[in-house]
Amino acid sequence: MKIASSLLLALLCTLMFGCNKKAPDAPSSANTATTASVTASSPNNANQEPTEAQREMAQKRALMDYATMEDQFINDPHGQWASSVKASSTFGDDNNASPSSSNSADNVKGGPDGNTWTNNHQDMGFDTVEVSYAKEVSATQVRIVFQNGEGVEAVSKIELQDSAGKWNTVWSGISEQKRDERGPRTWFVRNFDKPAFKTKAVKITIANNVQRGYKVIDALQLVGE
Ligand SMILES: [Ca+2]
Repeated sequence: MKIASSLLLALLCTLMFGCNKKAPDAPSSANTATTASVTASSPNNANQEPTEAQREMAQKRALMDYATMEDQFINDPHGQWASSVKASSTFGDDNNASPSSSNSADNVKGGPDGNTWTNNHQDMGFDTVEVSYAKEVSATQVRIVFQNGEGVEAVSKIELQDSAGKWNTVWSGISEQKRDERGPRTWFVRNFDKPAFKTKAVKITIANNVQRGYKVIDALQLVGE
């Protein structure tokens, strides 16, 4: 009885296997065809890799984009540059001697010129830079020019002063900006909703530990009408 059942099972299996064996065959040949066509097309994909000349052109395009961006910022008719600057620390100001003028906050006045302010903390506490402008405006944007992006990731707050002298925060948080590899200056650009008051003074805060190393600012622009 047992033998008969086993034989029956074996027969059934053989029949089923025989049936099933045919089914996978058809798709298998289709798969082979697909594989063959992928293999045949792969040399074309390899040809699509950019050539040295194409890479060079892409790099030049990026440099041109940077030049255009910076030119628009510098010549923005609604942009103003700092007329007076006050910083919470200056590189070397704990040495019982006056800090070198090459690191002074006064270097933040005017448009970007390669003269910079450097703070005195690499990773400790916060530093602030307070900047005044000639004309009172309804501000919509602040642009901070960092030399080589040194500090661009550490900006943590932007405040505007109203006519009563009160500081109002228009943005605070973690900077999403990274060093701009296309040029020597990195522009920290922050838009915000136009406040109800007009302003001619901006205060920025830098969280020194968020991007370690000295923070180096060339210029600070206020945008508004
Ligand atoms: Ca400067």
